[in-house]
Amino acid sequence: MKRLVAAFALVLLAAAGIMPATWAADKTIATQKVKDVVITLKSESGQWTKGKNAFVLEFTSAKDTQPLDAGTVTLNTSMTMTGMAPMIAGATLNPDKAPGRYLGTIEFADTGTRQVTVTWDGPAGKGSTKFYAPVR
Ligand SMILES: [Cu+2]
Repeated sequence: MKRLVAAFALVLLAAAGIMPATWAADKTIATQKVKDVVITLKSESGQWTKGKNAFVLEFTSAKDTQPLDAGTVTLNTSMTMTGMAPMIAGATLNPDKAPGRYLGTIEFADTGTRQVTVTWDGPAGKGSTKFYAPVR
């Protein structure tokens, strides 16, 4: 019973906005530094898997580790496979309440290493970068 009450209290706190709904700690999938901008790709499990994935993309300053408002952000992935056209998958991204934090969803048809392209355009300037992330 105590456990039930505790679980219910957590749900109430989340609903009241005192705790973020995603209160589980996010684990880093990949991180990339471009000049003064550090981009961190995270998810609850710390990895992308075949199928639908929810993830977080965070922009922080390399100088003081403070969040950076990156404005409009896109994330696209591609995988080259022998004898096939590259497999392309793009994410839907929305700004979270916290600055510099974006919530995304993406769907992968299979496993394998993706080349990830992130672009941004806003108060933190305009830029783009490429890195690799596995889909397991
Ligand atoms: Cu593929």
